[in-house]
Amino acid sequence: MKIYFSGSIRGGRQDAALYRELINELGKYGQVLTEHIGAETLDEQLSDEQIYETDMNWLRESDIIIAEITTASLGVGYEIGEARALGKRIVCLYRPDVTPRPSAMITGAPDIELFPYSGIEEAREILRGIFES
Ligand code: 6IA
Repeated sequence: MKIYFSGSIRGGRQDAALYRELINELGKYGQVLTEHIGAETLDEQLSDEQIYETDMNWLRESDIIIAEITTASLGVGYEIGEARALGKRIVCLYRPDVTPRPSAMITGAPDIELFPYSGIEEAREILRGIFES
């Protein structure tokens, strides 16, 4: 199982520690192609073109995309749209206490599985349900 985890980078890194925990959890169910999303410090060595190319290849390769959408990010929204076009399974997690109403383009889209949660423990339960059912 190849998992594409999507989370904000230039949209804001306030949830980076949580991304790390989610990525860690996802590692129990498959290979997370995008482990760097949880990195503490980001090494901006790659050009934007290289980032785009690499990420799009990973997205094509992936079986499922798990996006944490609490922090609004153009890149995350773009990846979700591309994943839909590619017919991938898409799961979006968000914390309503921080972002009660994520973009309608996500919450209103057919085929996107949306899971509000309050913290890592609840996220673990949700992921268990997704991967073990
Ligand atoms: O608009 P944003 O930057 O918030 O978009 C975040 C999303 O775009 C993530 O889900 C990533 O998959 C992708 N993305 C954006 N920037 C990078 C990136 N930068 N590297 C890989 N994917 C990216 C370089 C830093 C890296 C070494 C961690």
